[in-house]
This record gives sequence, structure tokens and C-alpha cells, in this order.
Amino acid sequence: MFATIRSIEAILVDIPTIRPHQLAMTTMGVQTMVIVRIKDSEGLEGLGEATTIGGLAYGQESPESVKLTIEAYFKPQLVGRPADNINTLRVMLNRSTRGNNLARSAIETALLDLQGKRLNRPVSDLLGGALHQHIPVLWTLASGDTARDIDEALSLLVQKRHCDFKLKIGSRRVMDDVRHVAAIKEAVGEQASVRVDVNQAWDEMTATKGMAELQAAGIDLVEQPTPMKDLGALVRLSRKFHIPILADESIADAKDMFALAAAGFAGAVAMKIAKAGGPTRALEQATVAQAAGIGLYGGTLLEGTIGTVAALHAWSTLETLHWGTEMFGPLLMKDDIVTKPLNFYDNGVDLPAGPGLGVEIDEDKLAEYRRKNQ
Ligand code: MUC
Ligand code: MG
Repeated sequence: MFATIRSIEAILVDIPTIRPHQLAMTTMGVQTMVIVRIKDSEGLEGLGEATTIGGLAYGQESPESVKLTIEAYFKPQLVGRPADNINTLRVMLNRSTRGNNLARSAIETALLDLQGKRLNRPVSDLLGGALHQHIPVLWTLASGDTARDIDEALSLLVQKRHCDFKLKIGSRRVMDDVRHVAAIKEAVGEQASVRVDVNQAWDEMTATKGMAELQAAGIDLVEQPTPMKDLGALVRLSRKFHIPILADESIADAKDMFALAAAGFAGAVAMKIAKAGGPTRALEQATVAQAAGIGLYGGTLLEGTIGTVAALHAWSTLETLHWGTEMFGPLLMKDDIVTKPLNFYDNGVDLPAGPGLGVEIDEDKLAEYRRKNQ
């Protein structure tokens, strides 16, 4: 007799950030995680997580809507079902509900963790097996202040914690942003790769000017310069410059990847388990990108440790991550709700060992940071 799903909880957890994190669309001072706990009839528990950036600033789901989706729509369908066949559960939810990939990702992650614990194997084994144990991780400079960003970058380079940096731009006039980026690139020089994320803030003409300036300043990659639905602009810009484009908001899943590749895009894609609807869906997208010759990058929605580790298990199974990853979310938060935080060193992080995700909740910390009256 297989174990069945006994209970599902979705808990809002608010943790302050170590400094303001300024993006084109919002400045974050706190990160909210939706922690999912699925218990089975044998007493095992699977953990999952969904996050987004600044409520509704990044996408169509907020932490509060993720919690509601899970409790009101997913939970009644899942409780009482056998927990061991994740594909059956995923197909059932896909037939009865639309969209809400962040909520789907948290559920798929918790089911994978549960399955891994039951089989006594890490999640990466369930995904075919890890090819890498130490995964590269960059750091995002986004304090909003050029001098502070330079200090932060130089100190991280000395510590050897990161050697690649992503700058969040798009909230200022284009030439102000270019001056900010060029000053940071000049300060770090050849020892670091500097990339920018515009988070859709430019129209095509502004992007044409901005990308020419960024190319001249020695920037290595420009992430999502133009609005997500404007695939034509991404394709044209990717063909106009030799500085590559990283598609982020435009590409959620494998079908989006296929459409952009078929339209003639050349560049790279920021895969995110949250956008795709779970680790297995993100890997499906990776397969399409690989077939189209599009570079891979492990993206984040600034998840805490549980969501970050879920993505790391997925990225560890990919032979080549052309642009590394940005799985630094836990480092942006002042505290953690797991018993053993990840160890970031040598420009990367180790894949946790142990069954499932390899992560345990610290119940005291969870009690401290869980939102009251949720
Ligand atoms: C994004 O748009 O890529 C990833 C890193 C970061 O600082 O923000 C995110 C979201
Ligand atoms: Mg982005």
C-alpha cells in the first residue's frame, strides 16, 4: 500500500533583507516566502517553497495568492491521493487548474522532497543524477548607490565568495544607468564578469542605445531589456549586438522557449523553477533551449534556502550552465528558517547531501518569522 497525502500547509514567512534591494520596478526591504509542508500517511514530510519579488511587482502571482491557490484549489485535490507518482498528481492539477506556476513549483518541490525521503535518495537522483556538486553563483549589486555597490563587489572578490556580478538597472535614465554600470565595471576590471538586468524597463529604441553603450563598457550580458511580450524586440536586439541577451520574464516554460527560439532569438535563457512550474518543468525548458543552441543560466526569484536548494538539484543535472547561476537568495536575507544554512564559497555553493532536498526546518525560526494572523 502506497503512502497517501495526509495534509498540506502553506505558510507565509517574512524575512528582512540585509540591505535595500533596488530593481527597476520596486525596492525590496523584506522577502516573503510561501513555505509548503506536505505530510504523508507514513509520517514523512516534504518541503517546498514559492517566492516572488515585491508582491505583484514581478509577475501575476503574489505570496498571498500562492497561499490561497494552494489551500483553496490544490489541497482539496491532492489530500488522500497516493503521494508516490508525481506525474499523475501534476497532470491532474494541470487538467483542472490554469496558470499559477509559482504555486505549482512549490507543490512539485514538496512532492519531490517527500519522494526522495521515502526512497532515501537526493532529489537530484530523482531528476537523473547530479553532474556537479559545486554550482557557480553570482551576486547581484542593487543597493541603489554606485560607491556602495563597488565596495560590496570588491569585498566579495577578496573573500572569493563571488566573481560574477549582476546589476539591476532600468529605474533611472538610460545614461545615468550606463555611467553607474561603467563605473562598477571599471572598479572590478577583468577579474569579474559584470552583467545587467533591466527587468523590461526599456522600449526597443532605448534598448538599442543602452545596449550599444553597455557593449562599449565591457558588459557581458543584458537581461530582459524590453517588455516580456515583445518577443520581436528581443529577437531583433539579439541579432543587432554581439553582447548577448538573457531572456527572463519573456520565457516561463518549454513552450515559451520554443516560440522565442523559432522566432530567431540567439542568446541565453534564465530558467527559474518558479516560472516553469517546478524543477522538472524547468529541465524540460532546458532541453528545448539546448536543442536550439540557446545558453543556460540558473535563475532565481530570490528564494530562501528551500527553494534555492530545489533549483540547485535541478541545475546540478545539467552538463553545461553557460552563464552559471544566481542562486544567492538566502544570502540576501538577514536570517534563515533551516537548521543548516548553505555554505557559499569559492564563487559557488555545494549541493546539499542527504535524502530529498537535504534541508530541515528550524521550527523556532519558522515560528519567529511566520506572518501573524495569516
Ligand atoms: C530577476 O529579475 O532576475 C534575480 C536576481 C535578483 O536580484 O533579482 C532577481 C529577479
Ligand atoms: Mg531578471
